Amino acid sequence: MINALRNGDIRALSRAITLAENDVPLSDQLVNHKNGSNVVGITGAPGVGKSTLINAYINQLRADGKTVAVLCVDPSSPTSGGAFLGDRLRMSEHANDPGVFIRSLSARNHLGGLCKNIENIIKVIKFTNAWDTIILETVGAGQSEVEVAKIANCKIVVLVPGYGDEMQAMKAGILEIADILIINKSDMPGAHHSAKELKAMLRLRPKSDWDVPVLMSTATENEGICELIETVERFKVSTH
Ligand SMILES: Nc1nc2c(ncn2[C@@H]2O[C@H](COP(=O)(O)OP(=O)(O)OP(=O)(O)O)[C@@H](O)[C@H]2O)c(=O)[nH]1
Ligand SMILES: [Mg+2]
Repeated sequence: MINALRNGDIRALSRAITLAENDVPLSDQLVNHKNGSNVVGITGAPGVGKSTLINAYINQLRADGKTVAVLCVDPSSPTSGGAFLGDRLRMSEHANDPGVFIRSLSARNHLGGLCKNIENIIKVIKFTNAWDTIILETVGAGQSEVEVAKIANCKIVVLVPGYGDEMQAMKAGILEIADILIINKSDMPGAHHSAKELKAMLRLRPKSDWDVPVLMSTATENEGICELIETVERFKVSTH
């Protein structure tokens, strides 16, 4: 399997991920492998447009000639079997692109061990050296996804105009982990107002080397995606 993974065998990758999911320990070669692929975490309340945004993100990365692996994680709701279907649907146009790998991970079979599993799964993906960017989609509704999101090098929190779900997100500490905030569905009323409010809130934070930017996007129209990718790159450079 190690050889197959090295050769970029997609079926081997799928199988190895399933093994990692099922708590099979990784071999030393996998554990010790160093690889620089950027792990980008995208989190936010249900329905804010994470999958649509990721779909647009994939489009742009592919246009730039970059490969991308996407993991869709739903740690909070063992009952929402439908969410994965939605994720798949939103990204289905990439199903036949060998430069895109999409995998849904269910929390149903994991009690508390999801983080460890995701870390191992990311190691497996990195070991192949085949994916420039790894995107991690998590539903931001509680503490466990905050933990999952910490695995990412760059954490993007997706919000929508107006304040409802956002407040929930803040309570859950989702905002605390954000490296980049993005207001999606900016075609809806109130986007600029929400951006202003968020920026005002961020100014209350202690100063740090990285000022968390507030971006805007309309994922359904591919708007704001280039700026998002540029900002992720800028963040990567600034934290190196
Ligand atoms: N108006 C508008 N609708 C959007 C935009 N982005 C996504 N949507 C719609 O919002 C709905 C939810 O989008 P998803 O991408 O599935 O959202 P999600 O955050 O991945 O949802 P879960 O995975 O279920 O948490 C879909 O009907 C999208 O078409 C946008 O920029 N503007
Ligand atoms: Mg989704």
